[in-house]
Amino acid sequence: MSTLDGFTPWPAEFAERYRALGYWQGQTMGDMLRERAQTHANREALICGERRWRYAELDRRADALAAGFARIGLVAQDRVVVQLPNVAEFFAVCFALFRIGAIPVFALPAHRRAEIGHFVTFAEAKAYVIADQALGFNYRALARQVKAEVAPALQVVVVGEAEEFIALDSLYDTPCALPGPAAGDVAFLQLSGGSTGLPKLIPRTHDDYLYSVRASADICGLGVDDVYLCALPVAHNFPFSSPGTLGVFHAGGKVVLAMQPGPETAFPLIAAERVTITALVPPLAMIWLDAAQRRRQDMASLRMLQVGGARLAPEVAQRIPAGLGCRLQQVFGMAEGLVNYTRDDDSDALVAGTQGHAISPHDEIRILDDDDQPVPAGEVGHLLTRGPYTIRGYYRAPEHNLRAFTADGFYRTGDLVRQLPSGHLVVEGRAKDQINRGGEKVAAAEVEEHLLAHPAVHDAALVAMPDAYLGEKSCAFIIAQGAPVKPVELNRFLRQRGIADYKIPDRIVFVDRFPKTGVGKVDKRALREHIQAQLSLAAQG
Ligand code: OOB
Repeated sequence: MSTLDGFTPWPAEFAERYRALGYWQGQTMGDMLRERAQTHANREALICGERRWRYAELDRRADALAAGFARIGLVAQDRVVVQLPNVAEFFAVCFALFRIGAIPVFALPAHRRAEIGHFVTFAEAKAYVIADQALGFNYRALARQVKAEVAPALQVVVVGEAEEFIALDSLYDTPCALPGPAAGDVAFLQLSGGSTGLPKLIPRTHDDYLYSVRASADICGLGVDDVYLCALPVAHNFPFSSPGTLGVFHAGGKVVLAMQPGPETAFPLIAAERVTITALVPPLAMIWLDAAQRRRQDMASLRMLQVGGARLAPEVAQRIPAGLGCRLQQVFGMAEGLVNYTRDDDSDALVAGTQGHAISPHDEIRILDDDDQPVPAGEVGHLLTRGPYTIRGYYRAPEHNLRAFTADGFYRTGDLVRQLPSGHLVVEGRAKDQINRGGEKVAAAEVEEHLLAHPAVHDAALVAMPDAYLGEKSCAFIIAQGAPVKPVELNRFLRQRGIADYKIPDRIVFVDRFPKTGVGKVDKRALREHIQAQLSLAAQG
């Protein structure tokens, strides 16, 4: 099989090294599940509402769906946009696609017409898998719009009531022998948080991803008795593989899916299913802490809470062990690859005050100044990384890749970090033009481009403003032109353009001009300081 066009492979000498080290084991995701279905056939793999699937059943469903997907014409390397909430079918669909070598593109449930239209056209997707409706949103209406506007030939597969589309339930065919992918092939495309106009797609191979999954499961000490509550959106890299649901499958444990991450849904599931480990973003960890004080629920089974995706304040970190009766693990990762964990034997100070250290001794870390020179030990600089599960390039993005990677293949994370002598990293800030809204990443340029499409907007600059709960919210500075426009009208305009809700600016401020840097660029640091000062003045009343 030729490699996927638009995928940047690791140079041969690196690939050989990662194989020789035993990191890349030549196993596909589909093989991994097959193996577990043999050793743990009758153990429960997945719990979703009333449904409980054993390993053998998940495996059987994947085979049956693979046959159905083949029947509707999907073949190896076809891209399939998968946008599902936390439902069991997500895994049947993923493993079925993995088995035929088709490539899921993992969209988030929050994505709307603009994002889905982009993924479908950019990846030239043949199919789009959705739920009929979830969390109050009708995905079939979205699919209709996407088909009408950009992809008339798109096949739409629906979990639930399909209407004019293909019901997933109609695709469970008799399993048949199908050619599978190689472990070095791209398994799926994840989304980047992004800092440019449109989200980039991240190609991950079976080999590289499974290495990160196995090593993560190991670091977290996962075993057959572990029960993982998946409360974050299931397709995100953190709950998928760090060690997440895949790590639990690797270990032969049990995954419990929660439709909503709030305490009212999650706490009863923890008690009923004896959940041992779960993962949250910082704002949710804060809500759980507050709720645990108010409501007595049996959380005794919970041994570890992982928190990552955005900065966790050390004060909150310190409250977690007593507040929730479990150990905290900080996780600093990225869909592009590198994941850092605090470890079981780290001191309380390291767990509360750092974002851990890399999974692999072969994760190469560089901390550089603005001129790409190493900073003195312990000082803050740009984090760059290269390693056995960090991509060498975004999918179909040769020009962007020249900026996002060094000539020798290091990924420029856009994060500002310092490293302790122990190797632990502390995230100190961000150089990329992005807002981290409680773990949800908003690329400033993407929202600015939408704003600029409004006739009353002459120029737009989106920056982060501090928020006690989300950590950061977004503030759009606007230079208006022509007829005056109200903030609500701009937000309505953005919604009409079909962007995810979390990208809508939390605040809009009109100005006459933007402060400029020495070289004449918009000075976003000055804008951030401006809004921060306004907010603290307002807080003082
Ligand atoms: C995770 O992945 P992404 O791709 O949504 O976002 C990656 C970015 C990082 O570059 C960093 O800017 C930020 O999210 N981030 C953190 C953080 N974890 C991620 N910033 C501060 N502290 C942390 N603990 O967010 C992700 C992927 C796998 C595991 C965990 C998180």
